[in-house]
Amino acid sequence: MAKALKSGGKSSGGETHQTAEDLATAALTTNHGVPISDNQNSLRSGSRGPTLLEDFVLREKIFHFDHERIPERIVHARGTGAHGIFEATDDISDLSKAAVFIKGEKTEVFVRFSTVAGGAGSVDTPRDVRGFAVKFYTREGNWDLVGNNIPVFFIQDALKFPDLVHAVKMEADRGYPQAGSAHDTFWDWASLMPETTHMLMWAMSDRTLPRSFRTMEGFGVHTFKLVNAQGKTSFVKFHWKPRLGLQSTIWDEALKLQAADNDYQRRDLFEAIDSGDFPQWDLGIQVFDQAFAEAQPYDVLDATKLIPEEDVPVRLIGTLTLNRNVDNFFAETEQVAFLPSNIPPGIDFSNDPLLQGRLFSYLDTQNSRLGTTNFHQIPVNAPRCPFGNFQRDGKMQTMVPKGRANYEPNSLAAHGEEGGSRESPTTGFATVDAATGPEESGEKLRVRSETFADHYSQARLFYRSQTESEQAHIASSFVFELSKVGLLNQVPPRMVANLRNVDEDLARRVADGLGITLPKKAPAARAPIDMDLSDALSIHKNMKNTLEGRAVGILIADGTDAAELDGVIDAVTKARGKAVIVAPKVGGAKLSDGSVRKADGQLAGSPSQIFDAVAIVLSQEGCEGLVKEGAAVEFVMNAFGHLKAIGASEAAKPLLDKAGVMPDEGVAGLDKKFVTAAAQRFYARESLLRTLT
Ligand code: HDD
Repeated sequence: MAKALKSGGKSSGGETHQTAEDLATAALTTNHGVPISDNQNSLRSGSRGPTLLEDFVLREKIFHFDHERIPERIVHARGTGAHGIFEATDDISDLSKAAVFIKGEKTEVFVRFSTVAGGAGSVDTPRDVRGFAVKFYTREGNWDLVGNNIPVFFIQDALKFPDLVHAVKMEADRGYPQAGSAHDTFWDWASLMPETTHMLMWAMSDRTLPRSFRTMEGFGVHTFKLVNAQGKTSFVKFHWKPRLGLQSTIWDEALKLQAADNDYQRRDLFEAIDSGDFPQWDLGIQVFDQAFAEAQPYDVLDATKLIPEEDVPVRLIGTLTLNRNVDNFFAETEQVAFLPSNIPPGIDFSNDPLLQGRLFSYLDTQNSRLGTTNFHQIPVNAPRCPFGNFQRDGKMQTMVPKGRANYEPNSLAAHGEEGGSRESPTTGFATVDAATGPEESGEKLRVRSETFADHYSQARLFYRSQTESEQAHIASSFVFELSKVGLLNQVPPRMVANLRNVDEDLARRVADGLGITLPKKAPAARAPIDMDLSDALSIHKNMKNTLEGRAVGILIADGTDAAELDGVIDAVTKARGKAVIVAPKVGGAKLSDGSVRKADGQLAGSPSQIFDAVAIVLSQEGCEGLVKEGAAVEFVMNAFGHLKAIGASEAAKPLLDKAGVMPDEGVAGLDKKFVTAAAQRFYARESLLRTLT
């Protein structure tokens, strides 16, 4: 036991000893501060006798353990959170008085990315929408922009949300499938809901297979309002644009990632932040007025519709940087509570019926999940600005309000007492209803606006704005998912009938892929129109060829040429990629110069699907050994099949041949060309592979 010295004191030997205070804080205690002498053995009568009821140490520890789990989120259960900073970089004071947008203002944020359908313990790379929830701790109260990585949604009215979630989650009688939409109940429901068609195109596209949270966009989805200091309102849609650009996996790669690393995206984000490689997104706004809204063939209050960026450009107004991992996953990521109703002055809601329903749901769900009306007192949820009101008591009340003022109005201050907080008539949040359009008020009705009736034009816009390869991915995904609809054979034809309203070629490809005859076209509530295509909707047309934020797996073995290896590492690092050495043994490999190079990962546990590109740096001796290794052949074969760049030393050719690698511009030597290639994906290769519908 170290001698108690003054805190941090140094003894003659120079080493630092713990002090009495240090030891006291390090003492193991009960939750009530009682120091524990023995945390290994329960209290019993005799060394082999019964455990005694009086063992309060045992009872408290087991009792607490039994209650450590809380209900997981009813959707978006699996998430990953991080802290960061938002900095406003443009002056939009003509549009909004919100302090968070004042140019130069820095606001702390907490972001939680999530999948939707899977449980908290499911996988990171299913085909699924990704939640993109941002809590801004602004100096005027918390603003929660609770978005997704898709700019539209399945439904138009919040009333249908429970049905959507019940249909997509595991089936009620059998408890599977986990984390996926490829099953009977989802497609039964979706094929009966034409309003889902636009979102289904996004869901079946590469958008729901993001390579990383760091390479996906985010969207507020709904039309909101901005309000300036003069009370003037504008409509707005929010966008998050990733600085690393967009990148997705392909379906086979996503499946194999699930097998290799359930936590792939969670680990990717944690390790990037941990290594100081802070991911960034630019916040963009599309701003428009009532006149623009009324001139569109779609309703801006309809969450199944987007506004093409070519019609209203996205103006970048700030940058979000995630620069700190959570200290405790449960305390922060699990307990964070987002509410779309958290909104500061200068931003306001629109009458989008989906948003309106959300404004009710989240407060309700946080209560049931966190078990107390005081969930706002949990540190990750607490505002960072002063706050005060007359709400009192409730479970887990951690505040100690003083005085008798728990009502308003009161005249206690006149008697020299604390009178409590007062309203801010001019600066407080005030709903502004100026820019409302037709039918936004009137008699009470349970109806869907006629202006919401076009379910196919924007689905067609999205599909036709994709590249050929992206369209093939969409068609293949529909075939894959609908092929999993086992018991309800009326469903696939019903879905294809809807797709005929989107694009005849798509419908035919899906019908062919399923082996069904092309069904009659489904009647459309409103005939679809051809909109001007929008390149902004394609990932491939907007991909950033960069190695930044990407990882290159470098496969070595005994005899690998040291200079060649260091040349590759150097080139990848210079291009801001992460060089990861993979060898048959985690101890590493003996290089040509006699040195032993440690591996970052052992071949069997580091399959190529976890990398963005691979380099095969082998001597003839090394290749002869690996060409017999299944894991090595798979490493190369999957990299090729996943359309990644492959750099290889001359001597590695037998391994590439064994893996079925065909020459194309993505297969290079280990010269400069490789690093340029490594920053890309080679979608043209798919025609060689014929894996798509
Ligand atoms: Fe939701 C969670 C995003 C529609 C009700 N939603 C939740 C989360 C995200 C979204 C990102 C996870 C937040 C976190 O990380 O804790 N939700 C959306 C988007 C929607 C949407 C972008 C459509 C535009 N949601 C939606 C509707 C309703 C809900 C229509 C209900 C009427 N959402 C919830 C919820 C959740 C939730 C049940 C479950 C867990 C939670 O709130 O905290 O209240």
